[in-house]
Amino acid sequence: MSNQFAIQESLARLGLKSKNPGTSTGIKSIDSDGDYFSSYSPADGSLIGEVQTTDSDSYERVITLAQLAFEQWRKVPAPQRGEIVREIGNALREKKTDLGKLVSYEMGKSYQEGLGEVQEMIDICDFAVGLSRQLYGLTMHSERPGHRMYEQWHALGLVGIISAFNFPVAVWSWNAALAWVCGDVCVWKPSEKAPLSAIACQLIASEVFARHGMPEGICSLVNGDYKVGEMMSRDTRIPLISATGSTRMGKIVAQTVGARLGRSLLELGGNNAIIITENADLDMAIRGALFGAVGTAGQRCTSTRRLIIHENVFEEVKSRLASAYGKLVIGNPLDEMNHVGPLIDKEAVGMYLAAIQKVEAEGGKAVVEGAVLEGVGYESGCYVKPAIYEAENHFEIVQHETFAPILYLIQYKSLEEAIALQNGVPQGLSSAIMTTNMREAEAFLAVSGSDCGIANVNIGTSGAEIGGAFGGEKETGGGRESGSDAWKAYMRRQTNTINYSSTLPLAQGIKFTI
Ligand code: UN1
Repeated sequence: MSNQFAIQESLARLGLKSKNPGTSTGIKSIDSDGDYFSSYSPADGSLIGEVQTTDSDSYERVITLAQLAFEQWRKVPAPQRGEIVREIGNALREKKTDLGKLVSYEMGKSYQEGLGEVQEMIDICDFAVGLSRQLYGLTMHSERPGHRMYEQWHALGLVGIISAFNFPVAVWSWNAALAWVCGDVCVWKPSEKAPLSAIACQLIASEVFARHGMPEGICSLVNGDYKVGEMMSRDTRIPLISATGSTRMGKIVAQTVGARLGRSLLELGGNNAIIITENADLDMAIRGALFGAVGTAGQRCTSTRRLIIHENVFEEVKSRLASAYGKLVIGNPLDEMNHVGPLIDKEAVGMYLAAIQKVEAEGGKAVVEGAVLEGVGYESGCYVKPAIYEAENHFEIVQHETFAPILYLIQYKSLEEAIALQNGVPQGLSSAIMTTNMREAEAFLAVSGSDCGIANVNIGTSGAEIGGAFGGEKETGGGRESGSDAWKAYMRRQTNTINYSSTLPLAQGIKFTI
């Protein structure tokens, strides 16, 4: 099946030889003795390639080279750094279809979503180019005569990026493009479930740096499982660890990085809801809920997991959704006829089945039943049917983020109750309200409304643009990546006070004479 969609040609154009394409570190001059691990496509179960684990010796060499590169890179003027990032964006434009195809094949999201993910990388590069001329600090008025105060932003150093399988490349770029224009160097540990997409990006970016005569340690890759992430989290040479993944992983990273008083930037689990009020445009609400719940087979941090529906429209929403689910075509994500691709692996299928069992045991009622699909086209064993359950918000399974296309329907009577239900989970990433009523929309956005990092009106919970700060509260981890002023996390702030008078007055009016 893979040949049918010409994946081998894309791999070759991306510089990935089939079977054994991966260097352990992404740096040409470093070898590793680490074991190999395999990347299989959930689309058809094929082995795509084998990648070497970065062992501790090669890790040491990566960090040393990154430190050396930082000495040089931080002195390159920020707008010139931006120029290089512009070229990385252009190189991604050239490789968009091949990279989109690889992301889709390796991770299982639809080809359209694979292309969207690469577009997200291109967009953040463009954003970072502009930002490279806008790393602004403030000036302050000193309380002392003949004094001036201001703050400036300096490069921080090495930025460790730990990314998840579901956005195997875009989340790296949100971090890396900003970090680079800020003068930092990046060490990336991609998910061991999608290492080839990462290697392809590493090759694209490092080629651009090399063309500009820049040292290879500006952009490096380390491969392997959580143990590589642990080395990074403990490493005092890495002042910032940006980690995306489960809340469980994030807590471990935060504690390890916190124990050495390093900085962490966390983007963790979501349990995102859409409130559908009786004043909603139901056509829009159904479409928004559908893509939010089944897009990326429910494996986005921003996927819609709960619909909180007003009792007056509950039955209508339920039956319209059930009929929309009936039209979903599930199959190979590279085939554009299909709406939904596979889950990442059989372990994820196991978690999907366990969640279904649990919601049923807790009293949930199936609206659209789930199933693992079998037969022609489904040989990888990773394809499942998106499911819908009527449930209660307090069910343990509803409180939990399951990375699968399972949607819970919850009924409400008053908007106040709906907002309490929306906020009544441990996570706080994304949220939305569907309404044409201005008062309802504003109540949802007010300080007593949604407690999430993202709150949308008449848009689903997923599909955030790169221009906004991305992240959330509570167990989502509190970090902000991507747009707005998220760049500040990648720099160190320095406050400077300059005395141009000929006396030395002390602050706070303190007298000290001898
Ligand atoms: C994620 O799931 O980790 O907002 C990132 C979205 C995408 C990014 C999701 N732009 O759905």
